[in-house]
Amino acid sequence: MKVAEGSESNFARGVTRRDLLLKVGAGTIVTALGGLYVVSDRLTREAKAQTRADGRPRLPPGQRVIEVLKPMGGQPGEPGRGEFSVRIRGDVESPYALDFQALSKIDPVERTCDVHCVTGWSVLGARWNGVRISTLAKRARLRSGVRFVIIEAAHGYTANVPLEDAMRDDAMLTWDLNESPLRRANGAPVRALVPDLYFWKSAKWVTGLRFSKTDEPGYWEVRGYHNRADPWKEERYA
Ligand SMILES: Nc1nc2c(c(=O)[nH]1)N[C@H]1C(S)=C(S)[C@@H](COP(=O)(O)O)O[C@H]1N2
Ligand SMILES: [Mo]
Repeated sequence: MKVAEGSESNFARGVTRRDLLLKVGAGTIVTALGGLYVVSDRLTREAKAQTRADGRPRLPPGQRVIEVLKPMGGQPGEPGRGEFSVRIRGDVESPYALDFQALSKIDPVERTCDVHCVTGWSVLGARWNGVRISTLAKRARLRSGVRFVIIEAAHGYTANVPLEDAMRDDAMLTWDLNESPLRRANGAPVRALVPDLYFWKSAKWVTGLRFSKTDEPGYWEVRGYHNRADPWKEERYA
């Protein structure tokens, strides 16, 4: 049995390395912010042998595979689809707001992708339904010189994403995960998904997208995390 620490590991609640030496079958126990998670050694080994279509390894360095998203906390917003509204604004010609109905009808897509949390876990091959950020941007008509999108969420959480990362085909606002509505802990009714950056960029409980000519480091970026957050470059900390 191997025991590993996540980079946000938290032993404050009396969890000690010794306590983790328990039987959990074929997995590895990892401690991280919010508790424990069990790594699948088999899925991790398989992913390490795979290459993505873009030539990068399937699993970024320092990551281990778990089977389902681990809720990582945060301050939830209003969970009902009926109450939802998202504002698309900033350096754009045509700002607008959408309720859930309108958002879900624009040009819904399904994407299968992997996500990578900075604490060291990855979830592979989840199916996400949503609308691409590029679709929303096109409709807002970005002013020339826009280089970032600031993803805005409940209670002031924000994440800054370079425009080119946000315009990728699998960067979206999403509401269904593996054919079920998102759970509240995972960002219901709508969260952002920018799968090829560390998962903190994928803001849960989204309230807005603000396109900007200037950068604006977000919640984690001003707390010592990396401004860009590329998992393949291990851009974990500033
Ligand atoms: N609004 C909001 N979004 C957030 C966070 C948060 O605290 N608030 N945490 C981020 C972090 S650090 C991670 S790792 C992922 C975790 O998503 P999950 O809880 O669905 O696994 O959400 C990100 N989105
Ligand atoms: Mo995180």
